[in-house]
Amino acid sequence: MHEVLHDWDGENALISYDARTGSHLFIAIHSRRLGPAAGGTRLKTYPAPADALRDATLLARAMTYKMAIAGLPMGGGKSVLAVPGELTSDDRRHLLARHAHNVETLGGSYRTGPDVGTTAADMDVLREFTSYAFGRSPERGGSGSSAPDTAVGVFHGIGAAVGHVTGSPDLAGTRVYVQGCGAVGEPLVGMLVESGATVVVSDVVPERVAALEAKYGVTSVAPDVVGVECDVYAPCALGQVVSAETVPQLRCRIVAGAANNVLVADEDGERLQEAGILYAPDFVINGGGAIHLAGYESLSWTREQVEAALRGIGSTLEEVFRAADAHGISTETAAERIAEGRLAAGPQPAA
Ligand code: PPY
Repeated sequence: MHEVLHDWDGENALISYDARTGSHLFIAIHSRRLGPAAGGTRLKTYPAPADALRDATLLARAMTYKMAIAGLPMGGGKSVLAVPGELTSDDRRHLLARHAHNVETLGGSYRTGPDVGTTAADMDVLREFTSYAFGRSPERGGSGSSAPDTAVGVFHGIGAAVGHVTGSPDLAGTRVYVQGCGAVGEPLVGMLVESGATVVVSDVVPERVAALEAKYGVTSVAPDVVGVECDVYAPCALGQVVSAETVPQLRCRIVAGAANNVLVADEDGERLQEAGILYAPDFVINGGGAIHLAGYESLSWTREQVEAALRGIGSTLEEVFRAADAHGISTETAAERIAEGRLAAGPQPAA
């Protein structure tokens, strides 16, 4: 806990304990420099409350960088509801109501949305008690799942990375390994196949793999495999897949996927660079979900504006890759510097 607090450079954190469900509720507001803080509500079980708070603080900081580099007028925050185990539906509703009250007390300086372990239906519950929840179900005025647009952003990002390495963003004939074929990975596989890529998939759910093999004729490997021979490795499940241990196993030229926190440690960006593998920083390439939610629900964007911002993920990555080459630094560091430049410049007038 001492370490978590020592590393926390954010603006504010709200901590409460719900005795009825035995859950800790955390809201971490990292930065509101560019606008109200936004970021999803993660609901899961952690070994100890300090682990949940650490997750909230790290994810909140990542949101600050994600918003800044996506050019969205929003800051970074994240919530974690650390539950002891499966909750009854009454207890879940009780906990969500309590979280919503906490969000409401922040008076709009933090807005939340779905994340790992929460759904649009949960956002509908939050919305009964606070107006600061994005991502409600479409029947309740929400913008629908942001996952397909996250996939669109990753697709543009893969194109930019392939373009940087080969000189052409054409994906025909490239081999892409999509690890994790859930709400984001599945539509990504569809777009890749459509553009002529040869796709290898994996997932912890065998039925998902079978369905994709039948639908697209893709091949598959076991879900924990990282060393697939390919041009692009696209981690689209859990993060923490690039580490001192896994970098030597990688058999790809590019790492570009949707997962959050792909690198185990900051130095892993340099490890990839030394291995000659081009890395598309996670907080840049997976910004499509934030663009969808903030674009539709906070900025009243049209589909055309959302699509332009999703294409912007590709152009931003090109800028990141060029800056990394020019300065001989990792792409992770290059992307952080661009985001930090935007934070230093402060809010910009709307385009
Ligand atoms: C993420 O991209 O990880 C998010 O948390 C998306 C988001 C953006 C804005 C409000 C809520 C969630």
